Amino acid sequence: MKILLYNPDNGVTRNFMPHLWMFLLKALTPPEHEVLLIDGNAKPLNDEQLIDYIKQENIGLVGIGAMTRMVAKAYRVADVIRAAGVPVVMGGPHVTELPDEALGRDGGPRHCDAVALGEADETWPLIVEDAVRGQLKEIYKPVDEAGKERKPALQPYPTIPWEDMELEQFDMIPNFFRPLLERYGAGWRSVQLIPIESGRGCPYGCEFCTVTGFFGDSIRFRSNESIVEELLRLKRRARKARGQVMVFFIDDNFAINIKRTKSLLRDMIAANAQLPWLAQISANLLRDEELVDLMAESGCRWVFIGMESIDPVNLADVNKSFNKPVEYAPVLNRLAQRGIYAVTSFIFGLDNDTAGVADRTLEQIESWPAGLPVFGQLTPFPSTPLYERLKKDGRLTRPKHWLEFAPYQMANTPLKMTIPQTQEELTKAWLVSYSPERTERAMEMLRDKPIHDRVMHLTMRILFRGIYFPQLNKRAWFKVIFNNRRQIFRLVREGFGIWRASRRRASVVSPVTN
Ligand code: B12
Ligand code: SF4
Repeated sequence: MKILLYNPDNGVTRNFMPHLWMFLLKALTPPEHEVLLIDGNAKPLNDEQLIDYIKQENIGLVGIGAMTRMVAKAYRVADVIRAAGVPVVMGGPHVTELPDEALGRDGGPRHCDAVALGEADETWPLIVEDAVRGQLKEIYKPVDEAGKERKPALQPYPTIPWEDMELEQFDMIPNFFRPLLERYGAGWRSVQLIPIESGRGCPYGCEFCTVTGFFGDSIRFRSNESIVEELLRLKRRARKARGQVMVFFIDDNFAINIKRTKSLLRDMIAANAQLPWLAQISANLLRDEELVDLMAESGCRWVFIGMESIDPVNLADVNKSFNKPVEYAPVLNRLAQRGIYAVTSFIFGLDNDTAGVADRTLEQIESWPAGLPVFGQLTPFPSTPLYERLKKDGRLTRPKHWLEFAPYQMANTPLKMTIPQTQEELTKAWLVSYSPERTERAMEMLRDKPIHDRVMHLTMRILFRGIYFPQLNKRAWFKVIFNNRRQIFRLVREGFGIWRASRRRASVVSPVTN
């Protein structure tokens, strides 16, 4: 049977990284079946094109995965595929939380033939077998013989053959730059960000988060050997393609067990498996100097830190008191001293937020080393304690916000602000943080750093701006580049100078060596 795994586009940003679930399920599919992958963010297809593709390829089963924010799109696509006579199975966090909605058992329309609840590593091969026999069940639950929930141990972990995969659609270098880099950019023919998980689960249980409910509060880790082996294969791939591979450890809290993380980083260093990497780590775990040293030595470049708020009352409200705002600056300085930068994430609309939250947060950010702040509104995801609390308090304004998805629109009333006020604060925070003036200031702070650090920082600033202010057409891109022209020009001039100097050195050296 031919199987298509499909990830709907998120409607806001283009894709910059493959979705791990597709590659993982492909690796777990019994070898007699062929699995094709389409990520709508990288390869947008309209309904007609998708159905043509499914018919041409004679696809017998389509698997669709989606987060809550993409689920309306996922349902629509699933409806079209089912209308064409091909069965659809859905999985991922949203349908796990609301299987009745996907199966039309809540009074709404039915969107799929089957739902895979939770982690599907062990149920996926059974789903495929049942689909081959034309006997799909409605619900697949990962349970043991006694009917008790069973989470995959992650040891052994399937081999994802990244080295043989066609990943061109995830190249982060824009098309118009590629010919130039093929000619002059030794080692920069392509840039790919690859997701790797080293463990699953998080014990912290923050009120707004689905992870503890979905993956559980005890953590399961892959073995160090299997991670190091995956990194070494990726490193070989990068060398062969004369490109760059970066790794995103997508664990929700990569250093949740500091001892284990240190042992993994030591093994990576010992095996010379370092690649530039980024990960999500909470600020409280970054107090450990030795951990941060090992992170730097093993190739860490960026850390995503869920700071959420600079107000301890807000943090206590969402069960995140382990975040200590007084520690933010020392943690960021500790990272910056080692050439590691932070993506700092904030939520506006928390219960103790009042008008002016953007200014207060921006003032703090300004006193920190250069980094990339991101801002979002509080969002009640189904099945989270937050959702239940707001529902109980009658504060959900759009209880099924995912069915009428609107990017950056709130679905509940904040306590001490109005919805429009919260949204104004968000817009202000993004506008100021990614203004040409703030970018200039960040680049000034980085002036003593090597040029590749600064190029990376500027590129990320320009890309990150697009999370909130989509820059999908040429006009929008032109505007962003024009507004940041001074910084871009400075770096290009410096880079050109370095390139010319290296050419001069080469021509002086070559007669001697000849
Ligand atoms: C990586 C990641 C991202 C990446 C996504 C890009 C990418 N290409 O991966 C980035 C950083 C961009 C991102 C952004 C966001 N993310 Co995110 N992200 C994650 C993260 C950390 C890892 C995802 C992952 O690969 N997990 C590992 C794989 C193996 O697990 P999985 O995807 O769940 O797949 C398993 C099962 O679900 C199932 N499965 C999944 N799909 C399918 C499909 C079929 C057919 C079947 C059978 C089974 C199946 O099988 C898999 C194996 O067991 C998760 C948290 C987490 N630990 O999962 C959050 C998570 C998915 N993100 C979340 C959120 C909220 C967001 C944002 C909205 C945050 C924000 N406020 O901006 C944005 C939105 C992105 C967008 N533009 O649409 C939530 C989603 C909650 C929900 N109910 O939707 C999660 C769960 C985190 C959380 N704190 O709750 N995210
Ligand atoms: S620490 Fe992160 S992953 Fe864990 S519960 Fe909190 S927000 Fe979710």
